[in-house]
Amino acid sequence: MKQTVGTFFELGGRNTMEVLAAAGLDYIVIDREHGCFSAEETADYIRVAELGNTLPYVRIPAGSRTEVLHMLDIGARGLIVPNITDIQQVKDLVEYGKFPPLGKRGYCPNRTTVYGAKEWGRNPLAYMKETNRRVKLYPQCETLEALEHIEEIAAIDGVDGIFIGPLDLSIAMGIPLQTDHPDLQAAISRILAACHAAGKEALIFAGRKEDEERYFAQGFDSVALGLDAMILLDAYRNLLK
Ligand code: 3PY
Ligand code: MG
Repeated sequence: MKQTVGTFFELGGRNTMEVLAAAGLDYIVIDREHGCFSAEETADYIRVAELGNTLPYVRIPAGSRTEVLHMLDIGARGLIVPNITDIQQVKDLVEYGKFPPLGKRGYCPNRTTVYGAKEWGRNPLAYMKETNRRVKLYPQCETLEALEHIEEIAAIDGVDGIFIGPLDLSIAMGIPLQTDHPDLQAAISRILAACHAAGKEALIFAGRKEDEERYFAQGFDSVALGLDAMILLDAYRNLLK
């Protein structure tokens, strides 16, 4: 499978999304955990990302049924769910986010099928099957509790992969933001192995290009590289040097 590269969208704004989507990224994570975007704004960002042929993922603030359904109904192609602290949260995520046989997602052909206008949106069984395939569910591993149960979490049917949050994980481990620390690296290797043993994708955030290269060399399926705001800041600072 192709290794993919994404980034985090924090700045907001349709123009910003249009520019990012033109950059050739595989996906853009609209960050509703840390970014203050309404559902309506998020729907517009999703539309703009799609126009630029970039997959719109959404990091949701918490995995409530309402949030999962709303974000999927407006067309998010993947959900990243932060701060997982127990296995039941992940089982609930699958229940809310996937149709049978994997879960119990509420049925409503929505804007992903242009409200049923697309052929595959008209046949309910085809719609549910295709939607389960298209929509990815990625719980984050960034707490000690998630790390402790990572093999079990990665093996849950309907979980498409695990997204590692190395920053929060390092804080939880008492080695804040020391992304090169051997204990953090050992935890990252364990999560990667758990994902691949379960046949799932392993995704991770990298704040530096050299981390991205190291993670790809280790066998990660995907790296979300940087935050838009910090990349913009660095670019201007470099110009002014
Ligand atoms: C973390 O590193 O904690 C993240 O959530 C990255 O996005
Ligand atoms: Mg985090």
